[in-house]
Amino acid sequence: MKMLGRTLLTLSLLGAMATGVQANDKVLRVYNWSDYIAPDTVKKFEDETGIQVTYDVFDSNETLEARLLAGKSGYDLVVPSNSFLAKQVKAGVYQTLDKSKLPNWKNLNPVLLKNASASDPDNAHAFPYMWGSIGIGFNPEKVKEVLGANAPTNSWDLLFKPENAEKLKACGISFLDSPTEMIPAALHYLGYPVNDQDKAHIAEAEALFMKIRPSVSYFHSSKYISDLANGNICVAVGYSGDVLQAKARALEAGDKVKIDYSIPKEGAGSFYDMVAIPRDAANVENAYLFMNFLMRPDVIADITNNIGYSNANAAATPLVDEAIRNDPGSYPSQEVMATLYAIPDMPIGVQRVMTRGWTKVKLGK
Ligand code: SPD
Repeated sequence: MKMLGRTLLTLSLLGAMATGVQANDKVLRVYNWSDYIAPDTVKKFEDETGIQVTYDVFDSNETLEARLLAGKSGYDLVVPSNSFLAKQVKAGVYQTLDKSKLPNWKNLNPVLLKNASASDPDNAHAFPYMWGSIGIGFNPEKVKEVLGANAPTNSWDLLFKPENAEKLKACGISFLDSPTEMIPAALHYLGYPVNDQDKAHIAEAEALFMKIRPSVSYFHSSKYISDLANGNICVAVGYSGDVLQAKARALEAGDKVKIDYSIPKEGAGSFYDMVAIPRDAANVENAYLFMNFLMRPDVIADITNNIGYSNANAAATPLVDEAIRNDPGSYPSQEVMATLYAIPDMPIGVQRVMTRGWTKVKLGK
């Protein structure tokens, strides 16, 4: 029995090598950001294709990168941001895309493809899924109670001025737990380039956080959605669409919590999240099928309508709810767009310096 099992295994391995089949035909493992897909997207794909999807989530590029660089992540499709993509492409983490397997590529917005190609020439390894900004989510009533009617909710002063943060502590403040996004925000506020690699300037940015650290409730990159919605905190530095989700949840709950999103007038970080296939993916053909599915206008418009982020699919725009298309948080005006900066792609050594400093900020010492 054992011998027969081993023979069959050997034969099937030889067969797989001969035909180039890489793994089980009917499975796919996807690793995406949390709160970043419609509730029925995966089920629709499974029903249409018969492929079983294992869908896991992360909430920071740092987490995804650690999995990818360790190798053998086990995933067939992942969603890094453009600021991390360039380095990862150079490190050989991703497969070069065979675009003949992606007939829906034609639906993608050529302007956004061009922007994203700054991190991946010719969009050779990834396509843009959603994009957004990193701004301030806030509860206008609570902020007004604490800081008065002239609270600077349209400025980073709201949080970076210690006298404001000290007062807002009473209703709760959170920041993203991401040194590569939060330190550039502080550098920008201090008047330095967002991609400044000068260690003294990075230390100044950390010192700015240290000053307000006693007023910060927590650093986390996804918990603020529910906390804003249920009134546990009143200000969160967060991702545009996530704040819009908090706003929608608060509305749905029908309670009195109202949430707004502001892109501070000094400017804010912007990002593209990109879909890519890791070099060692086991189910490559299924990854292509899922990519092509995500490029379908009906599928991606439905995702945007559920998560509030703008997608990168031009053909999907007419299918996006008008309320989202007209929301300046999701689709900022040209004037506001001009104030956004791209989250910088930092060399690994600088990233390490930032991560060490950030650990101190979080510990408050
Ligand atoms: N909940 C989904 C959040 C997606 C945010 N991606 C942002 C990356 C910024 N560099």
